Amino acid sequence: MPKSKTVYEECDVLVVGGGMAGTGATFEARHWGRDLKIICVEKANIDRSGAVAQGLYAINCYMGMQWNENQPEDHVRYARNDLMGLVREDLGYDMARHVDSTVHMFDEWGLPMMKNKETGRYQREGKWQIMIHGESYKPIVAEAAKKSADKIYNRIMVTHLLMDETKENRVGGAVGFNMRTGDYHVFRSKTVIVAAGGASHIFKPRAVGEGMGRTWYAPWSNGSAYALPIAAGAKMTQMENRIVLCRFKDGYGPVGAYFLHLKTYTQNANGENYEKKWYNQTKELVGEYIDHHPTPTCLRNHAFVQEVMSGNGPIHMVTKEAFQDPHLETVGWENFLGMTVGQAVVWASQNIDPKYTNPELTTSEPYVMGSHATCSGAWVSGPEDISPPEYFWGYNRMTTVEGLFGAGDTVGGSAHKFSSGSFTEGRLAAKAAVKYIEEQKAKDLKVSDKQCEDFREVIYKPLDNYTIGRNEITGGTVSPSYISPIQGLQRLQKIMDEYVGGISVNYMTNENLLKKGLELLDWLTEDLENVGAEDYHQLMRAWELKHRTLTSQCVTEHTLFRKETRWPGYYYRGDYMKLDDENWHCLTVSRRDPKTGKFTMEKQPVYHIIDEKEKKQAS
Ligand code: SFD
Ligand code: AMP
Repeated sequence: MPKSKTVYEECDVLVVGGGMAGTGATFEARHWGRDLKIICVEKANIDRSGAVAQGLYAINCYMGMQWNENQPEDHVRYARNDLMGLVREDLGYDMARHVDSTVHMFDEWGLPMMKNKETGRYQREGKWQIMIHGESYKPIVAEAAKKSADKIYNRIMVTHLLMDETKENRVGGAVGFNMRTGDYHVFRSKTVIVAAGGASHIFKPRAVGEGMGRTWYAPWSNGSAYALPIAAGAKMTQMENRIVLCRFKDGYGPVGAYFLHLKTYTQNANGENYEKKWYNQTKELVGEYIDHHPTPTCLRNHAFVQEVMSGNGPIHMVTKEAFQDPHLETVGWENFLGMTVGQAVVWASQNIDPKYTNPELTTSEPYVMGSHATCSGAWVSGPEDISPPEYFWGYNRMTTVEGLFGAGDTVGGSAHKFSSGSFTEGRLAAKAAVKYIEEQKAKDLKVSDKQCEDFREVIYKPLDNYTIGRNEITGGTVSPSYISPIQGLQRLQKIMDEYVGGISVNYMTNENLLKKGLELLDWLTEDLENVGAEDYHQLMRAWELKHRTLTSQCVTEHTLFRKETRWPGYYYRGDYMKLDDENWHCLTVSRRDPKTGKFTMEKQPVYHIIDEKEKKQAS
């Protein structure tokens, strides 16, 4: 155990993760809780942390209600369609009705927004997306959080949630360590908002060896958003809905601006439009969903994957036409320079000028997220005015653990939030957390010193494992008594890849594979008791790995439970290749018992609230 000190804090609102949702939560908590003590704890530094660290080139969720471009109802229909019918419409609607006000604040705070010269409105990239010069997006929203919080703690990784000892199933704070000083940090808090981002690197990435670490979703997104609530016994939903993205090859540059603004299109190696070739086959699998517009993201992936498997790859993005227009050429390059510099570097290094060469596309390894064209995450209460009883238990965005809230990638069921919707959801969660405190729901919390001390021992154990185990090193880094975080990570990725439907099996899995995967994940979990960390940075890697592994177990349990292929192109259940609306037009919900570590699964109804509301109004 290190000789570092323990730092205690007591607060009202504790925000875990200062990314998009976390900065939104910190900002809004101050608006409603003028006299409350608000703390944000961040693994990196909020000025450049999370998925938006490098910047973004678009805000992908903006209604434009002031100009009647879209209404929240339209966005619910869009997300429902894209997710093959299965979303929490109450959460999506609630986010959509508030997201424009968030974007207007970003504008006021100095985020450079592109304007349409003719209309004076925000420049549209697509129906939902507006274009920004967003290299400094993250520092701008971080400033708002910094001005709102009593204190921002950077470089602290939160590893566990504290639980109240007077009332079962009520949160009492969180603990973590500073990866620079090694100090142990205890935050006793009346409410906790988990906003710790999604999970990359749980499935084996395409980029290994020299390219290791290159992924589309931020490589530092390590699934704490899921592991923290799962370990505390919170229910999770749609964890099987991992996302696969069509991306530019090797740099993982996003395609949205290209498809939507540059109007580029894809073709196979022979210059053919391959998507229509797979229409009949896809219809066999999913029925009329293939006729929906826009074509759901997973079904576009499906055609891509099938075409490559049938031997007609690589798939190219046709850029040569659009890039003849100097304006579009600039947009094409700037899109990457402000968001994914690596893609521009890959092109430069491979002599690819998209004006003369159509670049290759690929499908990514799967990621776990709650904010893109996917909706894995915590099962939370919706807003009181629209949520049906199954979706409502008192406080908006509160998980099934009292006082524990979620936002952004943490929250399941509400897809297509992106950066602006995640910030908005953080605001919604914070408003509800303040209400929870005001209504005295956090009274008489007790978190004993013993609980905190016990976690301290658990957290620093990897340092002891290393200190003792290194004496037995037989050569290089090989020791019989501990494994390093990178060894554990690669083992996890191999299990998830081969058994749970990763890239090397073209996203295919089945019951036998999943059961075997669960067994291997159990053994890995056992072995992670012996993970060794040689310094505080490796200690962070060890805890990231543990969080990824718990997230993976949950993903695998969900994938086993849903006996259908709901999202071909994201993953396939080879033993149930068809979409089955009769039995599976529902949300899957899991809970892991913190005492036994066993998961139980249930189905929850999907309510098509928006169109039901309209039907009622019409009748
Ligand atoms: O087009 C702990 N995203 C895009 N959104 C857009 O609106 N427009 C775009 O153009 C987007 N594109 C895009 C996007 C993401 C990436 C990586 C690229 C391109 C290359 C998606 C959004 O970025 C995403 O939806 C939101 O950022 C999600 O917000 P949030 O808050 O749920 O996650 P976060 O921002 O990653 O923040 C998480 C924070 O938590 C910290 N953290 N802190 C303490 N303890 C722990 N244990 C922690 N674990 C994590 C993280 O450090 C981070 O700060 S396009 O391609 O889609
Ligand atoms: P991406 O760059 O792929 O993350 O996508 C950015 C935004 O554009 C998201 O809102 C996507 O859903 C949307 N998008 C990307 N490609 C397409 C497409 N081919 N058709 C419709 N929408 C798309």
